[in-house]
Amino acid sequence: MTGSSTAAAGRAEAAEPLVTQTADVVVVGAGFSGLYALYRLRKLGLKVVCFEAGDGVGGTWYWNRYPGARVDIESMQYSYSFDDELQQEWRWPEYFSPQADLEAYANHVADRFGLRELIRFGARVDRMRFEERTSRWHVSTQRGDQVTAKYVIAACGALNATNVPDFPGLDSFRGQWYHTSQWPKEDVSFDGKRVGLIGTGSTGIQAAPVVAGSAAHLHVFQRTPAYSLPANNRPLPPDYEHEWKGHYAERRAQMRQSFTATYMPVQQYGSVFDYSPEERARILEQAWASRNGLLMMRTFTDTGKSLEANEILAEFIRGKIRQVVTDPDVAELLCPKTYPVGAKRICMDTGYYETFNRPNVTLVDVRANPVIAITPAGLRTAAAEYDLDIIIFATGFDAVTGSLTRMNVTGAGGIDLRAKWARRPANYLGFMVAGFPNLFMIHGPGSPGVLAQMITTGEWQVDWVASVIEDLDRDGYARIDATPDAEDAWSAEMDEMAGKTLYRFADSWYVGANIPGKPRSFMIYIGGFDQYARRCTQQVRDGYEGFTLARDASPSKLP
Ligand code: NA7
Repeated sequence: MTGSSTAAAGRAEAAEPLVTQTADVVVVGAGFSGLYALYRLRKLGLKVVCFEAGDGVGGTWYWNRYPGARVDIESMQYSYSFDDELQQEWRWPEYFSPQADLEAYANHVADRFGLRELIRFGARVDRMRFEERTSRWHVSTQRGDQVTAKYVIAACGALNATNVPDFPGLDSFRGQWYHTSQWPKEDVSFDGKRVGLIGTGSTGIQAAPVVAGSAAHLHVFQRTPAYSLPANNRPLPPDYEHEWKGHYAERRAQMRQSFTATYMPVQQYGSVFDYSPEERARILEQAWASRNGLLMMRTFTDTGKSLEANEILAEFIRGKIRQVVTDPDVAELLCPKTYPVGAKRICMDTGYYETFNRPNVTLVDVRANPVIAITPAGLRTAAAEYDLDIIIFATGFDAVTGSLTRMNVTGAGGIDLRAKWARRPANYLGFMVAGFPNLFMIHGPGSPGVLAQMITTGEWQVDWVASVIEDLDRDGYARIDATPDAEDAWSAEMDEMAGKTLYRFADSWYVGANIPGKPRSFMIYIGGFDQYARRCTQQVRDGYEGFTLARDASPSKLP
């Protein structure tokens, strides 16, 4: 989303809309999971149509082209595993790929496997309606496509629905404004400009050092400081790449059997309280140098579980911030003190804290003095006015559910997904919502989603859905639906697990706290990808326990 003077990234190619066509499956989204779904379902001989709002593939890595955008999981892992030739031949230039390399990879995959022809670009789905009489989904797009299909796979992204806070006066702003997740393809120049950056999550932390490099002045408006580790990104050494490629088969298998779907040999040291302060410091220094927030959290067995243990780790990170930032007041403002480390996503940065030592950068505390309005000349907080030429909103997403609820989805009996999810995003196994038959979510609420490595888990989820579709079609079923009881049990299990973790001590987007009015619940399955995968596989083996399967198109039980 950008100011009116600037072109948005996702302008549509002029392609004829598909009108009243039929397909076996509609896939929503041509990100990494959507692309793999096309590959997998076409192999089953199904007729597949994909609608993609952007004019290119890559999903998150298509939209998030803001300065400094980079993945925070190393690329040898954050990549497809479904084709060995692909993973052997593709070369990642850096440990942590920048957006452009990830987008190039998505394009390569789309071309290599001939997937582009299945995708309708510039086609934002704005209505999905389940028709009970025929057991078919009617899917339509803003540009006029209308396709009827037996199944829908919603691969529309957990971090896709842009959140621009509802500040009064944005329309009156005379400069340019951008949301980082809808960054224009054209270069944005900050030369000589007074730039305001709102938001200091993963995105703001990546953008700030790059913007500060050329802006006349950068004001960073911070509401909550993040815990951030140095990425230490660097070119990928050939021997490292070679070593990985020689072990891909077993490492990918290990990833699929791990908690976060990552390959992460970690030396665990037991309780942090078993060590003297000097020993702890030495061990934490090693973890700090490892460039891995997950590893940092797991070095000791209790820093992710007990507040007292966590505080030792948090204070270690605050010490790092104080070492780097020369102005002690600015350093204190940058130190997170109101929530445990790991309870919000740990960020990875390249020179973020150093940025605040630059003479052209000012940190503004908008917790103490919130943003009140955008003005024609800039921005007003409760304490001061700031004249700005460019405002960057790094203010995140209506995460996990927003991409689904914004599509106007109605299920059996005409129930609206937004109404169904008014209290919480109820679902079963993270795949299905009771009353919305034959609609499968990828990385939806109730799945490990953003707490695991999303390319690998996306592949796994797509494989699960594909095998369900195979079963249903082979055995002549018209529909599958989750039962309300199974959904309730899954919600209870999710709550029980989340209630034991430190996540409950933070107002994060994991619980919907960043969106005013969004019901608060921990939306992500926290039991680990390995356990999740076993559970989903077992439910199918147990004869689709928790689901109803129907051979005719009769109405399913309403939730
Ligand atoms: P995040 O992590 O949701 O960060 C958004 C930031 O914007 C965060 O610092 C927010 O402060 C801030 N924010 C949001 N609304 C406001 C208002 N109204 N006023 C001031 N500041 C505000 O989004 P990102 O894009 O950085 O990262 C999303 C994920 O992408 C990330 O976790 C990785 O998985 C990749 P808050 O913390 O809510 O006080």
